[in-house]
Amino acid sequence: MKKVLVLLMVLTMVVSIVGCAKDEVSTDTTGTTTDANDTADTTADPKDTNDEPATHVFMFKSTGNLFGDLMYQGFEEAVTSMGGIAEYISPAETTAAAQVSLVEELINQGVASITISANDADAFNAISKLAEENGVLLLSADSAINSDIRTSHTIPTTIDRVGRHLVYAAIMILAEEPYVEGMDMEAKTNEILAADTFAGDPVKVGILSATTTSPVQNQWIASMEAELKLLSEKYPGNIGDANEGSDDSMLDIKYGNDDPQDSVTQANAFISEDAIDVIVAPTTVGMFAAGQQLQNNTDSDIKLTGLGLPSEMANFMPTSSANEFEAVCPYMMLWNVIDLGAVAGAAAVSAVEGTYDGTVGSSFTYNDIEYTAIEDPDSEGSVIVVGDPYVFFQGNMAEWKDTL
Ligand code: RAM
Repeated sequence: MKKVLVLLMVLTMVVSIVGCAKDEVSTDTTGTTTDANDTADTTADPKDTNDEPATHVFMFKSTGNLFGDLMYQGFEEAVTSMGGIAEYISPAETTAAAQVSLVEELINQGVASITISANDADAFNAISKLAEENGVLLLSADSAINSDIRTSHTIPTTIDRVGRHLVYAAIMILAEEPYVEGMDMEAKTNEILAADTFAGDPVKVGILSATTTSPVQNQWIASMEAELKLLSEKYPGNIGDANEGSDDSMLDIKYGNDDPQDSVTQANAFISEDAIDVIVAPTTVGMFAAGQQLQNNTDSDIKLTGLGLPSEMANFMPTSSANEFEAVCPYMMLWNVIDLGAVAGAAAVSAVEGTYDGTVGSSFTYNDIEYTAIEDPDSEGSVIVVGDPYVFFQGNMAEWKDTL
């Protein structure tokens, strides 16, 4: 039923694709190609040889996550190029408690700054006093710590843009609408729904997330919930409620804890329940696990999109427009993770040097680009936004799968 309607939609859309406005999610990201496995560089050549070079730590949610490794690749490159020493220290398990105890150790060692991708925003509040007493700056990137205790927070792109575009990708994929570079996904989604494509078989969306407390995933999910609700009010009968137990959310959310095994278990639960049409995984760990499980369960019609790394997702994605919708994940989004880490590293060094203080309007320069802190729409604090999300699809995967 859905397939027939979809075919009709595709035919009626062909003309309009050509005229689509440039979409905000399609702008360029550029990759660097340094070694992701590099460990801390203690042989940095400080610009000012009179001073001891400062040590800047990057702490990801846990070890063993390629996303964190790629962020550190950029972080290290920025910090060392600015004369500092970079270190990569993360806990083995994805918990805030494990991060906090490492932060305490690092403060006692006297590092200059710690940039955290947090498992829980508020878990660091208590330790922030010790950091302040010892002159250690706490910053965050990717997944935020509380705005009251951070000097600066760096995100790849605004939360709302990511959340909304994940919803658009899910709906477009179920309508078998090909992704075309530069297209306006919001307009296309509205066209699909305005044509009542899913009347009689409304779209049900499942989320495979990280931990229940992960700040950034919870923000993206909140934005998806809001967009889905809006679309369901605008186009009655096209969006189904995958979570009848809640008035606020139409999403069926499962948590894989950014742990490969837990994520596989939750992906399999979606497959065996067979109650949703598409899994949206706003975590690279969840994406990879869902990709594997859907690939192994050829009987399942469930589709996949979300935030994935091209190198991890290449096997589950199409290689040409001819097989775009045969693949488990026709297209997905992310950003240049290496750049995200680099800008976060430059923020840390600039903050420690005193040339940037993280307040709204303060700025620093990295690689000839000036980054200015703006008001964070998602907290009381400020935020540095690196760029736009980027859609990975059959037309550009070959270019990216060896870099990110
Ligand atoms: C995982 C982590 C990270 C998130 C990406 C998209 O690697 O949860 O915090 O930003 O996915």
